[in-house]
Amino acid sequence: MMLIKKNRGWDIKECHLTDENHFRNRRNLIKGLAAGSILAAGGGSLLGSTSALANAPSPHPIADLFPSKLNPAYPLDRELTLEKYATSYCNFYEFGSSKNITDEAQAMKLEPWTITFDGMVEKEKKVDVYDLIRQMPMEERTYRHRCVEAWSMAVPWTGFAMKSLIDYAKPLSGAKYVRMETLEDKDTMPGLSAFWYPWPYVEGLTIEEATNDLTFMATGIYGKPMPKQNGAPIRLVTPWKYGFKSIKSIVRITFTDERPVSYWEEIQASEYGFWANVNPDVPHPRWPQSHERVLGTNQRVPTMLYNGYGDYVADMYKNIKNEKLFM
Ligand SMILES: Nc1nc2c(c(=O)[nH]1)N[C@H]1C(S)=C(S)[C@@H](COP(=O)(O)O)O[C@H]1N2
Ligand SMILES: [Mo]
Repeated sequence: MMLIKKNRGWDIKECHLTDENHFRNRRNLIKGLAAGSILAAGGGSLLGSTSALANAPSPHPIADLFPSKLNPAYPLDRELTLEKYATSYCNFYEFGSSKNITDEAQAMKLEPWTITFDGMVEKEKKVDVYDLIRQMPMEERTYRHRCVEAWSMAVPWTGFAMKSLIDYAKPLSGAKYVRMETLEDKDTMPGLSAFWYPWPYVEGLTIEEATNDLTFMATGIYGKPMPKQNGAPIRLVTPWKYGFKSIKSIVRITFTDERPVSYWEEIQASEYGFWANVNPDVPHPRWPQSHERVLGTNQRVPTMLYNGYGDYVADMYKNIKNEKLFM
């Protein structure tokens, strides 16, 4: 594994990417150029035109489901991150590549919001996300979250086990993977003008991973409906994997027998793999993964294998050979 020469530990800029030039030669540059010139024409004023809507008071469609009952099965080994940090220091590239995208994210329209289930399922369907959530067994769980950029947080999510969603979707027995897609809306997502990225954001899990007890669909955080910047109205949470697997603002769930290529893997396969399980002993090519900065504190603590969730998940990987499980 490559070791870092230039970056000394905590000097790293907390951004997956250092340079757009990574992509100059990529084949999707061509397709992106066309989209980019259209965006350039209409850019700039998009946020201004929607801010009045975002500020209009209206009851949240699932407000009555909060707070949900805490499931005590997942106790933390550390203090909860303060809400103000977890809801203001966010990765959501659709709204920009900085951590400070809260204002931009308020332009996202949450109603109506439909999720499409397609691919290898008994019957394809399009459902209203809030109707769907109401059919699911809501609970609250506290989980650690470890970003590949070596910062971490510990937060209470509200939502339901992804297993319930898989049961609801009724995949065919031949389906091996679940592929998820984020909303791609040029009118409200200024980050999409970064046309060299392969939008929409895509992530994937094996069916076995998706039905693991830990795998969670989050619809809220800190006992409240999910803020837009954290991935409203529904996002994935896989706490044993690096944070980029936890795809936000999902609009499509596809069952397939082919391994999906996820967004970061498409961008830079030498740095971000399909499995992305947390491992302190496998450095990222550009920085170490041995420790993490705890968001909202001055603490730097050792990172744990599978982010400390090995008892739940390690068995799934014991027979997998010749795969980069930790990248
Ligand atoms: N659609 C989408 N999902 C995403 C991202 C993103 O940029 N776009 N960033 C990922 C990364 S790198 C992390 S660490 C987490 C951050 O979640 P948080 O902002 O709620 O902490 O979201 C993940 N899900
Ligand atoms: Mo991340």
